[in-house]
Amino acid sequence: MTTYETIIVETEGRVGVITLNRPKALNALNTQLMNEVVSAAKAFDADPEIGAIVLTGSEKAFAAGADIKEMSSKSYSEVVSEAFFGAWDDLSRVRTPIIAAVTGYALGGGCELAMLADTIIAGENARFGQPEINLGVIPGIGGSQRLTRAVGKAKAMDLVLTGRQMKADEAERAGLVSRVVPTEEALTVAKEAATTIASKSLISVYLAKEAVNRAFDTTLTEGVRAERGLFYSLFATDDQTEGMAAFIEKRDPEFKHR
Ligand code: CO8
Repeated sequence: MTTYETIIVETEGRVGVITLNRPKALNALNTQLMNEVVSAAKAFDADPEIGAIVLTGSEKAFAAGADIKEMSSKSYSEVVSEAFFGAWDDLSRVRTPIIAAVTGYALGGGCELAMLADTIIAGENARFGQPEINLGVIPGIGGSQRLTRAVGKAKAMDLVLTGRQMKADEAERAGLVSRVVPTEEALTVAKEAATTIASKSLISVYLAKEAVNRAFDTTLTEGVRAERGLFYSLFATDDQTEGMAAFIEKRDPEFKHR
């Protein structure tokens, strides 16, 4: 059993839960926390008993950004030679859906980490922003790209250039988050959504995630072609046979994830 110092890792049924746990630093993302989150997410991804992952922080802060104290003294040659923070990219290769339950601050790298998840459920007290410009830098974990794809150029430019914070209701209107719920319910709602996802056929969940993600990587024609190929491939699975038979027989499906 791997032991972690900056995160708490639990399972609830077929749902894996990763809680960022550096409360004194408002869950600022340092290298250790990055390595632990990525390691825990990969372990859940490799576990066929896990069908969805919830990533969360505390009520005050999902994460207040990359750890400025760790980062401040780094030189150009250090960040390049270390490929500083490059391991976060591994999260985008996790096939199991990741739901971010965001309450409190999700700033800088914290906002970028939430956007590395597949969908965001926000508490009413959530605050999103890319304040790197105030520190003389810019987003570095994909924020300039994922935020722009999520909310469009006008709002992304506004947030990235001014460094202002966006409240949960604005984030929902802009399409950054899928739902806003009372702050104290955000984690529960995220776990319920994860439990629902984890009750489906894991293979169709993997391919559904892959298909939606293609929309960000390719043209409409190529994306639709890719979707069609994935759709056809599901007719080779036992779960397609079972899912459709269960509908016709008016019973719940028993997916075997194969
Ligand atoms: N890094 C390190 N420590 C932090 C951070 C952070 N990002 N945020 C908060 N803390 C620490 C504070 O220093 C403080 O510690 P201490 O008690 O030892 O002084 C503790 O957390 C509590 O913070 P505050 O007292 O400031 O709490 P407040 O409630 O007054 O304010 C805020 C909360 C508004 C969230 C405030 O803490 C803040 O503005 N934090 C910084 C937000 C920020 O600028 N984030 C962006 C960081 S840069 C970034 O994320 C770049 C990512 C790209 C890197 C890519 C590399 C490839």
